[in-house]
Amino acid sequence: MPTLQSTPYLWPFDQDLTLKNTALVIIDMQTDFCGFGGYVDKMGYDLSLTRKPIEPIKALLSKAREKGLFVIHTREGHRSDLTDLPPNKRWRSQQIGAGIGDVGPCGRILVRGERGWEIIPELAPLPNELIIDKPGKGSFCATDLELILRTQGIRNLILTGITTDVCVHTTMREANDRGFECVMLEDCTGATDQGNHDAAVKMIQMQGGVFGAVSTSSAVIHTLSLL
Ligand code: C5J
Repeated sequence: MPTLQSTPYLWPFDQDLTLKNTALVIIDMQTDFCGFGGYVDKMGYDLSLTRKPIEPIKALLSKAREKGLFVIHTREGHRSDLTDLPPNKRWRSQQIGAGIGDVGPCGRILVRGERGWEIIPELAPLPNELIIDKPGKGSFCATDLELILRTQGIRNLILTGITTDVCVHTTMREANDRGFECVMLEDCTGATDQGNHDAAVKMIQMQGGVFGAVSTSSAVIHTLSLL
């Protein structure tokens, strides 16, 4: 069976890789995290870092769609009445001048239905693709993601999106603890700080692959073409 070139081990660990038991997960590719006038922009971070993965994800998504792979998009965001926004999360965002729920150039920051909360047009989900709306960093917290994965027989997760050190890492850790076999793609992820991205990539590879493995979009595209 084909496997994926990755470090620190050939992924998945047991070579059980099929189109049916694997999903591509694209995390939070929303205007708020990589678009002009969004949350990350308002906080003053370098947008080029979170925009870097757009093209590699686009190429991978196109291959995944061609092969009929299960595709999952996530969106971080809160209800318009902010009843699911913990006060400490709101307070911290206000300290950096980008209060979640406040009005910004793309509408209310990280609020469901607002322009900034939408997935960027380059990576817009197709009608048949799953969208997980999450109030937190991890994709498993307060969502039905685990139920859907188990129901669909999916055990391998290919993780992409932003930000590497926050929502992608949290999702990878949550998935790993639930027994899912994860690989994160270093060119399909990005952080608000390059050092944090590099550290997040390095961390995964410690202890024999403490949360899974690390690979690239070109390696996945090659493997998908063999499936
Ligand atoms: C953050 C995310 N950084 N998608 N969210 O707040 O990583």
